[in-house]
Amino acid sequence: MNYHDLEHLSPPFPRLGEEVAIFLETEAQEGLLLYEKDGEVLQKPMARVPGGLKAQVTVAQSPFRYLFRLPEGYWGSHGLEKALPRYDRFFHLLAHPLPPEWALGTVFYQIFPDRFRQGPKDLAPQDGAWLYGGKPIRRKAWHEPPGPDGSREFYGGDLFGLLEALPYLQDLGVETLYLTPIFQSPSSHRYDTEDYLQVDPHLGGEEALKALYQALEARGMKLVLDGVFNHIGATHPWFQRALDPMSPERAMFTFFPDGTYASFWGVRQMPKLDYASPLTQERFVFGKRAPIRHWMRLCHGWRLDVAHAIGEGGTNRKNARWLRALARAAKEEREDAFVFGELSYDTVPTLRAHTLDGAMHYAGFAHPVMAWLSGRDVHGLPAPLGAHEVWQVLHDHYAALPLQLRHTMYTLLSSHDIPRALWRLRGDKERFKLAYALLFAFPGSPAIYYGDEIGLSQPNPYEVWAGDPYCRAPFPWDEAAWDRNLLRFFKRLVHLKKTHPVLRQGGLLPLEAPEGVLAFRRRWRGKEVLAYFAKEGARLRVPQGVDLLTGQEVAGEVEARYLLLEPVS
Ligand code: ARE
Repeated sequence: MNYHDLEHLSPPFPRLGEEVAIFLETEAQEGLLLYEKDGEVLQKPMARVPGGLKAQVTVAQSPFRYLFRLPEGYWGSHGLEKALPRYDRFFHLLAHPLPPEWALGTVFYQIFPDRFRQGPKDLAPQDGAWLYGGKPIRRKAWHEPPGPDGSREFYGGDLFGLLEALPYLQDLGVETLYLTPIFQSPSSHRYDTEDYLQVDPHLGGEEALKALYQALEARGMKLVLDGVFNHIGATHPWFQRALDPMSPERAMFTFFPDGTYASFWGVRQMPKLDYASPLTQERFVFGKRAPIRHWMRLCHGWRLDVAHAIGEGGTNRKNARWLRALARAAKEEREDAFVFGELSYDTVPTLRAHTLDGAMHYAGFAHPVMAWLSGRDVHGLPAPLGAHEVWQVLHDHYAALPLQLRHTMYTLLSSHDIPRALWRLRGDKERFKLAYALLFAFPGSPAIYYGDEIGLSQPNPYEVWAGDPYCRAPFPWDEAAWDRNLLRFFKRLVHLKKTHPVLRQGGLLPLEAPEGVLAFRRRWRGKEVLAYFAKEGARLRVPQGVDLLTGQEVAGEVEARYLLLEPVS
């Protein structure tokens, strides 16, 4: 067996110009390290040491790409190849700047502030307080289900409410909160920012953010904010001024001859920023008051909204350059800032180009897993998708990632943009538990979307296929509505991720399994966890070990839908 992952680099998070020792776990007696330098592939003999082969090399560039030449062939990121493969099948190593250590495998909890909890005072806007997109906003009661007019519906959750909920979140065990936008905006989702330097007064203003940040710090928890820097709100003064063709702000946006302008998905309320404009650069990247810098004293990191689209000239031209610049800006203000992007499409090329610390992604986990478990077609993936095919997608995505980013991928099943997983599984709780067990067993930073842990679902009938706005129902604080068994299960998963380094930063290896069973191994410092998932349940032959979810000993033949097994060594 050959195995090479993050644990085999010393140091694992090197700096440019630093020497790194590269180890390959293998039975091969000899081998060469092949690596790229100045456009050429150089080679270095590897020394045989206990357990494998080792070589020392200088990290001369980032990404630094390499693979192993063994007697049986070339061993790269996707396994054995007969001929020297292309660079895309080399391992990718990144040098600093890199994700902070706290972000490795951190357990996220995603909150949509208007829908999570209301504080002691009602700060929410009242019915009809203003127009959004030409129609009056609506004030809803907490127990009312969300209607089709999502952006205009306000429930009145705020940051003081969230503050009150911290004991609940700490008890659940989550470590990092990710909040969708909190800055002043006219809609309830707040992705159309009106003022980046004001925390929305309806959420409690800066005072509430400060109190929340301090309370999180005191509990050793982290806070990640949503950075909406691809577009701005049409009511923002900068855009209002830009409507005058003579204004300096005009160049911050892309206007077409017919008077229309580039925007997010053609949504008029969201004009797209042009990063070729020095004014955009100053206001969003380099200037002291750029929001990504300004708020760094009250948060630990950023999720960059629509990161894949950020760029110049109304397009994503020079995308990598501006993502890099945004991440650097945050890290200049705070060395341990964690900056990941919402990358809806190709996560791999963007991350390999050494841009961000990770990605909130769909195609590498949520889409294939949910297509498999729900049996329903998702975003062009063939349905039904079998367990082994899903494993292949998951594995290939993982294997292609730079080694330093494999454990900081924001990995999810539900979010504010897609239908909730429980709803997609038509309320099948066992299958839902399977999905979350798989999420926590898999490498990356798992994210719980608020309410999933107590069984919150969606009000729309299954035939009305939609995430937003139905996946944004208010969190029911009446505990009678909670599924306590489910909550216990989530607590167990969170606890396992936090207490088992093998689940938090171990590598990913295949594991043979019968048809219909998705199985893999996690491995770290010689310790392993074996993970099995069968949508219909399956009879498995397993080695003697402990079922981490129940604490029971198991061995031989077992009947299971999901099993995380720590073998006795
Ligand atoms: C509103 C309405 C919707 C309506 C839409 C279009 O609520 O019902 O369909 O308008 O008129 C924000 C708000 C939304 C709002 C939207 C536009 O939260 O409520 O929708 O603004 O006003 C793709 C993008 C990805 C994007 C998702 C939604 O690549 O960037 O779609 N996500 C971010 C945020 C959103 C936010 C915005 C962008 C805009 O997370 O909340 O919307 O700031 C697959 C697909 C991808 C898709 C991905 C995730 O991978 O291939 O295309 O991502 O799933 O859904």
